[in-house]
Amino acid sequence: MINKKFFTGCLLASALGDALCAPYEGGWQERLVWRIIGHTFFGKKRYTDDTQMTMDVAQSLCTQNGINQEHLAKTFAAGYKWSRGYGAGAAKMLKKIRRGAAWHSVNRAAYPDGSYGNGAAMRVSPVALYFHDKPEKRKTAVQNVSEITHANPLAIEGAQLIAAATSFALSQMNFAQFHSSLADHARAEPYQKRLQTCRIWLKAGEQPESTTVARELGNGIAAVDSCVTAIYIACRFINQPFADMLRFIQGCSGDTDTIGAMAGAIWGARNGISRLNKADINSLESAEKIEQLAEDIYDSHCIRTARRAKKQSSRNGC
Ligand code: R7I
Ligand code: MG
Ligand code: MG
Repeated sequence: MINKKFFTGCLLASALGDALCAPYEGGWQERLVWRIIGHTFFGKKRYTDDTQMTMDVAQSLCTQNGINQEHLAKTFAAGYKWSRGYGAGAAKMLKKIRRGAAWHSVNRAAYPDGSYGNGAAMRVSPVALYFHDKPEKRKTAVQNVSEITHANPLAIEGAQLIAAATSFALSQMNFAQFHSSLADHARAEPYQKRLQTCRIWLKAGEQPESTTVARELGNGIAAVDSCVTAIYIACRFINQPFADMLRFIQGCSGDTDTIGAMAGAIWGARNGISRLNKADINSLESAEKIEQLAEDIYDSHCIRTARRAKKQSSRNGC
């Protein structure tokens, strides 16, 4: 049985990656805005939409014992606040759902093929934890969580890659197996190509600068421009301090909060809460709530495992 500390490590490291890299996101205007609204009234560091939607997924998953798309869509809509910095298309959709629209009638309203943004990939870590030992169920759940706002196949594939990488990290999978299993999840050419670059760099022990990583793997808001970047950075820093990884992400510029959230989830699932800095956790808005959600996912995993074992033993006549 995997220790609870890896579940809490995953969600907290993701939230910290988001909150601590958010001040470096975008251009000077975004950074200026975040300087003004990036703290709570009590001086805690605020997280952005990445963590809000991750918490929404965790909460809905635990209360519904799985993915209930109607419930999750309403949870996303209820959690929406402009000051969390949602993507423009996602914000429009969530406001419509809040006014009573069905999610499937609005998820292609802004873009005919659905959004290709990284807004699905940034929120799948609870699914990766909940279904870490059930890959087929994980894939279906990721598809269902994603398509509520991101129907575009590229957005969904990015979410599948991040969820798979987070599950593999939690299972303490070795490097070679991790990368060959991830490659099985990449269908679209940009993902295949970038994963190949990532594998070559890691295998050769190359240490490209953050600007090179941003140029070769991407640092943008599209899922194809940020998911492999996060996977590469998490792998490169997996045995190094969390703070070093965040510094590197901050140096990549662009969509730093989301790369931080996704890389944080993978790093935290592998290293656990004990390798995170307590002062960082204490400085984060709603850290206790985030930890509690991770514990809830862990508890429901334990309950399901115990139920399965009981069924199995009664089948065996024990
Ligand atoms: O993907 P999404 O939820 O945004 C997440 C990002 C993360 O960086 C968060 O931290 C937050 O800052 O936003 O939001 P969407 O609005 O679905 O997609 C993001 C952006 O990608 C959109 O605002 C568009 O600029 C672009 N985009 C598209 N442009 C043209 N055609 C997404 N899909 C399309 C498209 O089909
Ligand atoms: Mg964000
Ligand atoms: Mg972002």
